[in-house]
Amino acid sequence: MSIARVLVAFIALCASASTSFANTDASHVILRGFDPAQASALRDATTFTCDSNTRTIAITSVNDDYCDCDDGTDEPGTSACAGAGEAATTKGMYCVNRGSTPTRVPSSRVNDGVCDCCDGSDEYDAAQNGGVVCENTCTKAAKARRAELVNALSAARRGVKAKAKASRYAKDDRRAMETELKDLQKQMDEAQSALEVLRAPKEQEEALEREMREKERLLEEKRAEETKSTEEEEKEKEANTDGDARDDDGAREGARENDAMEDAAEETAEERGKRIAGQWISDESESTRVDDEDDDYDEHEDEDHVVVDDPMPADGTKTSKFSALFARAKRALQRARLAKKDADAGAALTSPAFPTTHRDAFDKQQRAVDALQTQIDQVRASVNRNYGPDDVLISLRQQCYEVKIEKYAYKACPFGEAHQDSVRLGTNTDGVEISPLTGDMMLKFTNGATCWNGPNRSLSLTLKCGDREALADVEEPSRCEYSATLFTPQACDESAVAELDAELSTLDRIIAGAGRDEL
Ligand code: MAN
Repeated sequence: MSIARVLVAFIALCASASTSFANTDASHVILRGFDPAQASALRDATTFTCDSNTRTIAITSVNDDYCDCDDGTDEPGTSACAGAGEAATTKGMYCVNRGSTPTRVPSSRVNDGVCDCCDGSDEYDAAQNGGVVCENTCTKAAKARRAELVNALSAARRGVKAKAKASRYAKDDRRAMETELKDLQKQMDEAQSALEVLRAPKEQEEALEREMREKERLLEEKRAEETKSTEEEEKEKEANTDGDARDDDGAREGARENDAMEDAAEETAEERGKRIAGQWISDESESTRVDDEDDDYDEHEDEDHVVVDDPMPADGTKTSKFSALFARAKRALQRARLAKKDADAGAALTSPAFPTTHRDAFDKQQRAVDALQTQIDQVRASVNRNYGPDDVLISLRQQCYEVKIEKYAYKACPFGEAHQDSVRLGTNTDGVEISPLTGDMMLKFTNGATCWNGPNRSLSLTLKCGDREALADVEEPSRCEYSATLFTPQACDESAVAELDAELSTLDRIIAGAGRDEL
């Protein structure tokens, strides 16, 4: 059992004799960590109510080092309720800090071996905190805080003036943005009209191009058909000629055998030449080498066809073998010519055979329209953004602020992106928000770079009164979730000045009171 529990058991024993613990030693323990208003309400109480009035416990259960209430309010003077309800400003231990400003510390810091309150009241149990004894630094702290307050107050007064000056430009800024948007829209109307003027000639051009391509296609089809029928015709002819040759060969076979020697001997030089030429052109792969001039064939062209007249041997007798060879050569030649025409037609299709003047002009204008649209979208987004009450932050819309804190360089552009070095902490898409807790203006940067095994990075930037813009106090309260302050005159107003003024007066009174106590 802890010392506090033993103590509380003792108090309970005493309490059984009397329901009030006022002015007893026990009251000191029970009231530890409560603020003066709560402490005075509890001074004569026998019970304690917590969890939004849904739970009531005996007063002896308060600060007994056991956490009874879910909201942690029954143990402001111990660490028993550490973690419970610490977000609320009324929770945790209240440090009186005589001679300085009172503060609150989370329950987890009570007796943790670190001095948090300037009066050392958070480290009251040396047995628990490893023997730490806190020096009272409240006078020193009060002086330091006073110096801070004096600076903040004069900065706030300058800020109020700077803000008044800037507010005159806020209206001009908005008007300038709206005028820019109007101008762009006017330019867009003109650009779109120009585009429409260019549309008809461009469409005519395209229709013509389609028509020409169609004609070209039909022509190709016709050529292919003609080639096919020529080939078929030639094949048929060849087949007939071969049949004749076979008949002739059959009829003359005997005679040829008998006359073979004689025929060979009788072949004239001219016949021999034709025979060799015939053998040469029988190789179809070589057939394109048939030359108009060097040959006996009489070749001429009509538009698409090569016409080669069937030659006769010099002696006037048409030999069937020669005819067959001749037919093959003629076909090969025909194919070579058509292949060349195909190649030429293909080149014509891929080369800029069609005029593109109107289409080019239209495309150029379309690109101008698209670029204008992008500009319009950007300016419209700027016009529609929330710059705070009375457009108070409008002058910051294209600004960025930087600060180096420990190993990182931070940069925040209030209405753009925020970075930690080159890592994106997020983008502010919603403009200014007002904190429901403090009434401060805030800028939220969300959807930043993914955190390893964690959320996307984000930054919550609070605007505070200062005499000039300055990014400060960047912290990472939770991994990859950052917070920072942007000091700016735009967050200054008379109420901020009055608040600082009041705090300074209070502190001055405290310091003066402490001085009197010391006398
Ligand atoms: C980097 C920084 C830190 C962050 C870690 C998370 O080191 O962005 O701020 O906490 O990544 O892994």
